[in-house]
Amino acid sequence: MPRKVGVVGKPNVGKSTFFSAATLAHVAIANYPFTTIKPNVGMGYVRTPCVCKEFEVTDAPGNSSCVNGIRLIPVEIVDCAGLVPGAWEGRGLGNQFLDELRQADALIHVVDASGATDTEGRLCDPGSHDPREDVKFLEHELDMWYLQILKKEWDRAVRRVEGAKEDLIPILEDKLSGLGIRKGHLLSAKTKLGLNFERPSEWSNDDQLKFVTELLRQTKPLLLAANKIDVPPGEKNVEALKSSDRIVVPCCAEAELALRRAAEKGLLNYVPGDSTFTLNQKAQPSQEQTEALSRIKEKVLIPFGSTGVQETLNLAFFKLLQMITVYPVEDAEKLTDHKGRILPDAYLVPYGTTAKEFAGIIHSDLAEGFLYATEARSKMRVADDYVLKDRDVISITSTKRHA
Ligand SMILES: Nc1nc2c(ncn2[C@@H]2O[C@H](COP(=O)(O)OP(=O)(O)OP(=O)(O)O)[C@@H](O)[C@H]2O)c(=O)[nH]1
Ligand SMILES: [Mg+2]
Repeated sequence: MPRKVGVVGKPNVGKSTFFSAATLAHVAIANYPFTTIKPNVGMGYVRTPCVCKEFEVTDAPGNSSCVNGIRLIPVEIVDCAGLVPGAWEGRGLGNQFLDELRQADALIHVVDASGATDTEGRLCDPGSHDPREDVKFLEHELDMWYLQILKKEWDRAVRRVEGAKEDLIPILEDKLSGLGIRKGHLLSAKTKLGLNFERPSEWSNDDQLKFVTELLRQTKPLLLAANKIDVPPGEKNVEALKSSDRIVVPCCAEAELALRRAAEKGLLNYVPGDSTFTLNQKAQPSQEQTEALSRIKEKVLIPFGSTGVQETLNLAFFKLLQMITVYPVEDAEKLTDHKGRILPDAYLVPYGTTAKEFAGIIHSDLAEGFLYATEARSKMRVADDYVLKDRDVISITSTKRHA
């Protein structure tokens, strides 16, 4: 199952542009609020140096692709409708879009760093809206959304705990699993906040709020894509946004979309995340295209180093979700699968995954009959509890083979 990231924010900040740049899907993009009314779901990818260069092999990617030694691994992206204050109560396009985010592993909050859209996404003079307000508002909406879900279950949960002497953790685990909340998250929130789980009737509204905020922090980690940096005062606002404790990535989704579309048409060579592009020798760009490309270089690539879209996705998976890349193979010498393909697959797994857990991710049979794993760099056998490292190439030996 690919991991899923949700693209969120108020209307008209460039969420769909970001989504389209990351997935190359054609979706509605326009200069007014609520252009997106139904969420868009598509495949983007994260970018990581492939191990093919290090092992000096020519790979045959299957579940991912490899471009000039860069492995591109698919991830799922959901582009949501714009959220306005009160969305948790159903304002604007309301709650159903928050529901879209239930299964998201992480969130990318797109903000308009040029400050040219008001609280509800209507156009205003650049710099007249402070994007730090949008950060506060969105996090409040998310808090209220979770709080509302908790409150719906609360009275019954209190009766079960204080009347029937049941344990609160499994009750909440059952009720909140749809949000991706597991026992471990509940236990760590309990320890961190020191709330009394035997007497939930004594929790104040503030206790409940602190509890959901902590659950959100754990289950929907979020970073900021400070978009529209091509428009002043984008750069200044990026600095201001950095005062929050969030990761902030300066972004120009429009530039990324233009570069990727141009690369798709064969006009230029550009790998998402690169700091530059080269024109295709045979291409004959129009005057307008040439001007647009030099604007992208001057306003985005040179001052910021990249358009930020790929970096945002990479940070979401590698930093927020602490994922690593692991290459499963059948033959640790030849680095092939059972069909002889070299380094066919690259998996994203959470840091801390063991060899046996990894076997289970590939196929439950492999884990059931797990004997040992072989780490292809050292050619050493490792045990079931070996913690995988980023860019490991691993062969699993099991009494059960999967098809
Ligand atoms: N200058 C500039 N404009 C951008 C950038 N990214 C998006 N836009 C423009 O911002 C406007 C809104 O873009 P959308 O992608 O439709 O925004 P959205 O957040 O999906 O909007 P809703 O679906 O209405 O919530 C469009 O006119 C885009 O062309 C950017 O990086 N720079
Ligand atoms: Mg949109």
